[in-house]
Amino acid sequence: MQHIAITFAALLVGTVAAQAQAPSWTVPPESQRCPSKWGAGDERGSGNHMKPQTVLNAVKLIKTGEVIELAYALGPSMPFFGPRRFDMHLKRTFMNPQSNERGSNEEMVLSEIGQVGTQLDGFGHQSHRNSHYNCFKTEEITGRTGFTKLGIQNTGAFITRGVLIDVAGFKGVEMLGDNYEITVADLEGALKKQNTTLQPGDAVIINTGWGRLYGKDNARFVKSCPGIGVKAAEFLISKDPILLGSDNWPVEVAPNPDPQISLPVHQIALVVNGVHLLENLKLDELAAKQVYEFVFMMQPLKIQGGTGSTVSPIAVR
Ligand code: UVW
Repeated sequence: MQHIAITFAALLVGTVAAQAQAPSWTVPPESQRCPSKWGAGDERGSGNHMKPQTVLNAVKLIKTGEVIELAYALGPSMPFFGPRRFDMHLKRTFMNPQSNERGSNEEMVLSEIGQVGTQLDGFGHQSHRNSHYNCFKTEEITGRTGFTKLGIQNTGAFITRGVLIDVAGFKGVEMLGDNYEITVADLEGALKKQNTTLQPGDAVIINTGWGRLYGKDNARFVKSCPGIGVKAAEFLISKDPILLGSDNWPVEVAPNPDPQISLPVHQIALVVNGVHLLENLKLDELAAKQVYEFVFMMQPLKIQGGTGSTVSPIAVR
């Protein structure tokens, strides 16, 4: 009897310990996420929202013609995630000897060009083990010159309704805390305060205020950041956006409050749902002018087989 009691106690302790260690989110099995809602073999994911009617609906939002740039300049003051680089070398090339004395200059850029500065993440960028969006397998879609499927060149242009969700503004702060996880209530509260609702195909842009550090305190900028977590990401993705963007480096809170999971929103968006992430946005002007609804325009670089692209999106109102 004593033996049975000890065994039962050991089992109970083991179960409690296992529960305590269970990660707060796990990647759904392939059977639940593939084929994607855009169809087997689809490579564009949320980019499929781009239709002629999407453009026609969006441009109706232009009332003043004001253009607000949402990208930072590529240059030496950028913060970098890990060992990423952007090195530009000016080549003052030659002076032509003809009578018009035409001078000519150019530059050589050595860079991880798809993943620096204001950048769009494509679906080659992240995986669960070897399985990407729509269950493409890494070893089957990669070669020495890039991804043979899911390359960033597939995304095409984005011209759609943009919505700014100013969470920092809603909370009454210039900048959210260093690893503040944005909640669903924050998003709903900010949307209500702004009197905006989300529609399928929107470019959903979240202002955390973290961009205030960009180029000024780069060490702090990349060490951690406020952003959406699993619940807020799932809430936004349930609204069927074309992309999720923010003024921090990964869109999501980092590190995740659950130390057992690493950047889960990257997998929720890029791998599970085929929704692009747009990082390091410059949102100070948009937030200061309280532009909550606008036309979002962006054409990623057509890097054949690339995992992402540095981009220069604009908001037009
Ligand atoms: C990673 O690669 C995790 O970083 P990011 O997509 O945020 O640049």
